[in-house]
Amino acid sequence: MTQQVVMSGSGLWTPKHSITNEELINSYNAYSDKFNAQNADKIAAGEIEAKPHSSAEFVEKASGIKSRYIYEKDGVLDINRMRPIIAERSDDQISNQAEIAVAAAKKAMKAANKTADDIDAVIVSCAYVQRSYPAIAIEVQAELGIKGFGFDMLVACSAATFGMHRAYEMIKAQTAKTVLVINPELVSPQVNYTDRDSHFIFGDVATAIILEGEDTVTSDNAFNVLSTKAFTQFSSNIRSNHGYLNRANDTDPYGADKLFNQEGRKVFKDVCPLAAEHIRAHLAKHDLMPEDLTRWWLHQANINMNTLISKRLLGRVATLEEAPIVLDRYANTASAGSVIAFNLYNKDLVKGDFGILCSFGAGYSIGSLLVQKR
Ligand code: CO8
Repeated sequence: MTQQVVMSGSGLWTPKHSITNEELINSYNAYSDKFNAQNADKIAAGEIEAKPHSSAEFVEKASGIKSRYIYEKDGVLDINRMRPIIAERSDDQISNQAEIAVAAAKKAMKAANKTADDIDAVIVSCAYVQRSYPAIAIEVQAELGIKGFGFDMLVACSAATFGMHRAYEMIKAQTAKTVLVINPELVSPQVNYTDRDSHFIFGDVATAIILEGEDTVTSDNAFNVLSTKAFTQFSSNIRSNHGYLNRANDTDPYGADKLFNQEGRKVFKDVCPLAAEHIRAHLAKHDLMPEDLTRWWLHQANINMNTLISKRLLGRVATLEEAPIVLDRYANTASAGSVIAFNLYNKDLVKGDFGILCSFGAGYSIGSLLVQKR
């Protein structure tokens, strides 16, 4: 018989720097004034469009975001640069992403009472990896002294939940006993800080989760994973064309389409009903109703999306206690949002309480894990 899979600990690494909406918008507006002045002739001739001002009121109302953490603040607010300054590291230094992954992993290992000897697989799953090979997961594995194997996964906003799905299946299939899933979301280098529609959306963070079979669990704050559910449907409404072919394409590797870009309205309209139906179907597999959930650790892209999804399912907006919001101070952290919410808001659940982690975003991709407090 396959054994019960358990989430036995989580870890959160938060950068020390942050940027408020006011700081970000003052910088963007100064940049747009400079851009418009420099391009006045082309704008007057209708060759290019003027860049309108951004506004802190719009950002908070449209998204719920008030501030975001950032790996390196230097450079982002400089209107002559508009991107972070991150010095290149040599091959014998730890890479940036592995470093923040290790920081989150150590916290998850402590929470789950695990040492490196207890872990036999490492999955680094996130929206971007800073290089193609060697895998960041293998570097993390070496840093932590873990035997076994590691690999990287990319599923944009659903990378964390899909990574946990793989861990769940590996434990069920007995190809691994204890798996460390890490989401080092170092996304700020891919944000177009000169684009009014998206400059405010993202923040950096790293999260980690330990999953193991129930035989080895010693943590007194753990959750049985009852099942996982994944869904994907192709869409270019959230897209980055950055990739290794850019060099052969002779295209600008820093062009706007190589950075994060989206049709935000369309995403909102498409994804909310898909995510609500996904959660309803996942719960139905266990004869559960939305009302049976004590906690919803939802993806953290936009507060209005979370409000709409819970309203569709409950017939009312979930309270902040039921569906906690972290995007107000973390912004959208790609796949890590639901794991941050889980990390910060799970200890008060009592034995038997049900909760759901659910991510939704680029792909489109939706992933969920239904859990029950042990
Ligand atoms: N300041 C002031 N006004 C603005 C601004 C601004 N910054 N931006 C837009 N406006 C204006 C527009 O010009 C428009 O004006 P008008 O009505 O006169 O044309 C008006 O405000 C409304 O604009 P939008 O329709 O664009 O605005 P919305 O109200 O729809 O809100 C949002 C925009 C907040 C982007 C919203 O659509 C949203 O959140 N949608 C969901 C998006 C989402 O969840 N995306 C997921 C992306 S993350 C993901 O999948 C992971 C990818 C991998 C990570 C990448 C990391 C870099």
